[in-house]
Amino acid sequence: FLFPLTLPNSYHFGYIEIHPPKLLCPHKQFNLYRNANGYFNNSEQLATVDYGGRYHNKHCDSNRKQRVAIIVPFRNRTEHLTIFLQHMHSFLIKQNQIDYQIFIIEQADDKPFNRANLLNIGFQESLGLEHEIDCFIFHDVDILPLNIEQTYSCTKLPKHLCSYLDKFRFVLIYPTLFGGVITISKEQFRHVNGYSNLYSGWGGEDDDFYQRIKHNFGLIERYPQNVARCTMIKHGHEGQSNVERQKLLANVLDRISTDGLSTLNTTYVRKSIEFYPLYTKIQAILNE
Ligand code: BGN
Repeated sequence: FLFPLTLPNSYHFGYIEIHPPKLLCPHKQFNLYRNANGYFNNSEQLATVDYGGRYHNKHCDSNRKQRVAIIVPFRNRTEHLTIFLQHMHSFLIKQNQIDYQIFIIEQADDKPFNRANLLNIGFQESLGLEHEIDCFIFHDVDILPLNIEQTYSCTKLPKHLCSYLDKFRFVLIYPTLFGGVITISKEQFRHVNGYSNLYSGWGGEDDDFYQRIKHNFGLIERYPQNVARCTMIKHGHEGQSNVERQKLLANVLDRISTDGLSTLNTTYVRKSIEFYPLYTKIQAILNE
């Protein structure tokens, strides 16, 4: 009996570890130059991004390429946004696997930050602009990928990216962690009714979403530790934490069908949509 040469995907508590998918197009050959702080920034490549922050590589027109929306919840982090846009465009253009557009969803009010509500809004508003989007990457503005082998695209199941952060010494802090950066298909996101809209303030909304995914699909995916490496831009406090989060997390499954995309229109009004060279900005005012 010979041990198989290629090991199958490995199972862990709460997730399955997968290898990055086979490349659809080769990585581009240019250098990922670094700015003074070490973040990627190739200005020549940034000039090839279309207005509104869309990038579509005409030279490798694989018809299996996914149309992807990168959805970034945002408020008052302009210095992070500049770094994020330069780093992400440089990285994604080099990686060369998807046709994507970056959408910044700004909470244009002074109420506690509601990350999950903003992600739902980004889903709905980006689809309103670009019907062909089939894959969503929900992305914090302060997290940046370090390894070009960490492929940004949707795979079979919803997937956690950036599981291994420098801030946590590249250790997975708990096996069901599903915050920071995730990928999910349009159909899967609709199937779980999106995120809960009820988590205002910091924490818990990603754990709620994990439960929705676990309940409907059984597992999430991750890439291996040497692949899913990311850095977090250093900053101060996270803002007001949500004191209700434990209570909300106690009855996640009861709320799946009554709290999410199905009730989204009652939670916000759209204030504006603006197109900038490296991104599309959508401002929303939340009702609560
Ligand atoms: C967890 C938070 C997550 C957050 C991670 C990483 C909660 C729920 C407590 C019952 N969960 O503790 O939202 O993404 O830390 O910072 O606070």
